Amino acid sequence: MDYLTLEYNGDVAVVGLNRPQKRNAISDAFIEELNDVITEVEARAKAAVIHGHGPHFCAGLDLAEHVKKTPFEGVHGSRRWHEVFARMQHGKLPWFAALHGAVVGGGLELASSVHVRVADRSAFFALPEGQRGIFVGGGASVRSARLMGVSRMTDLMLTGRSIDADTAERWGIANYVVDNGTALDTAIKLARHAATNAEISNYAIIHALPRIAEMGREDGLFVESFIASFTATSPEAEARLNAFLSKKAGSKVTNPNG
Ligand code: 1HE
Repeated sequence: MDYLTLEYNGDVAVVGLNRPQKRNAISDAFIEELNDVITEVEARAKAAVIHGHGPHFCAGLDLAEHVKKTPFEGVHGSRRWHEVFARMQHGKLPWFAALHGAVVGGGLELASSVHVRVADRSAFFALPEGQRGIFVGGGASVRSARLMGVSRMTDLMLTGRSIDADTAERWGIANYVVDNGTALDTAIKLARHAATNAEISNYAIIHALPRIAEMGREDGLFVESFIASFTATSPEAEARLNAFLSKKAGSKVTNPNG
């Protein structure tokens, strides 16, 4: 592969953005490789982690390639990002991102497409599209805006300012802030844990929650009942419920207070 690395850690696929000399800027070929990797990972893993090699997670769209595009090529390019990122957000697996350095433009759009984001303290987040004379095209107006809220995203885009990891956590962009250099290990640990969940529960979590969030309250509660019943009546759920009831080791919820 030219732009990505792929390793496995148990049931977890670890996908690395690997174009550090261009700060992992995403070109058309890069996006196609990511699409192929998603197919491969879905066939083999139970959860996945994405991270960046080099000093930054991702500097976003490859501006050198973009500058040469016609308007219609730009539309197709944007729609392709949407398709590929949607395969992560609404695919078979839970995806975790380990973020460090720049998480900028399309890099933030990619990070917004996964389910859990772990940032180390070096991470900074920005949407400099306004400065570049363009607009977000990789799904940020939908996904990132829902994470942080339209008002904060408008501020980021109008001012071009960067925010640090703690602010990103406060704004709902990052789920965890960890020490420098530990985001990947943390993300893998979390993903390994998610990989031990029932696959059908993980599927319901990543597919049902964002859809129910878009529904009216009554519709959401109605759909929830069906998904709850469907997951609970699987043989795997029965085995897991019995494991708890027969007090099998490791089946209790951990108490963070010790
Ligand atoms: C790039 C890109 C890129 C770096 N496309 N080549 N994204 C941006 O507007 C962010 C632009 N990048 C930066 O602000 C900085 O590069 C960073 C803060 C991310 C990193 O700084 P630094 O000092 O570590 O690296 P650098 O020296 O700026 O860049 C190293 C090389 O990467 C350099 O190329 P070189 O041949 O001169 O060595 C840079 O040109 C190259 N590089 N970022 C192409 N983005 C679907 S729509 C999404 C819309 C967007 O993503 S807009 C935001 C685009």
